[in-house]
Amino acid sequence: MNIHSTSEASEAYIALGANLGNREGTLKEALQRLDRHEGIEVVRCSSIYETEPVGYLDQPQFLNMAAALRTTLAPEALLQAMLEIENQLGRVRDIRYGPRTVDLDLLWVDGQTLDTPDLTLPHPRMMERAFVLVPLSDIVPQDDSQSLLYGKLAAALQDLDGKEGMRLWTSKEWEDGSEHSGS
Ligand code: PH2
Ligand code: MG
Ligand code: MG
Repeated sequence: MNIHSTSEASEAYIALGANLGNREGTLKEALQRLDRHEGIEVVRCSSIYETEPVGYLDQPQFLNMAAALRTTLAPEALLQAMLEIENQLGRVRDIRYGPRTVDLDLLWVDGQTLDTPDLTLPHPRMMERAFVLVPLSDIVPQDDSQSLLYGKLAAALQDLDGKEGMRLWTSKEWEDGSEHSGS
């Protein structure tokens, strides 16, 4: 972690998913590896949810969650760090939307918009996916009514399909007492 100064850091939100191997262990390992990166601090984690596969249906159920980060990295560098951790944890890119040991998706960085071949912000499909929005709503502060993300999230959650394909797996408290417990 070792963030130099919070004032120069941005706030980023990521989605995590896993449906092969030790799913919960892999999600936690990914978070620890992110937090160990010198430009990244994991500041809040959602509950973990077990979710029906979306898009490509013939694959195991996923565990999904979301996390809030503070980072001194530019969005492209943050994405690169995320892809490296996917690779370290054995991600093999095979079927699009298919099974994966871990998937780390960058959703949102301080409300920035970006459209390059490698990265689009906000994530173009985030507002359509219950397995992203439900965990995200655990960790986006509700008291900040000025928050652009909170406004978009609340609107998208209203008429969202797919919530019935999700169930709580481990509540947020799983994370208490671990090394990335929030400050
Ligand atoms: N990710 C996908 C495709 N389908 N379905 C669920 N339930 N959870 C995911 O994380 C997921 C998916 C592509 O990234
Ligand atoms: Mg994904
Ligand atoms: Mg991905």
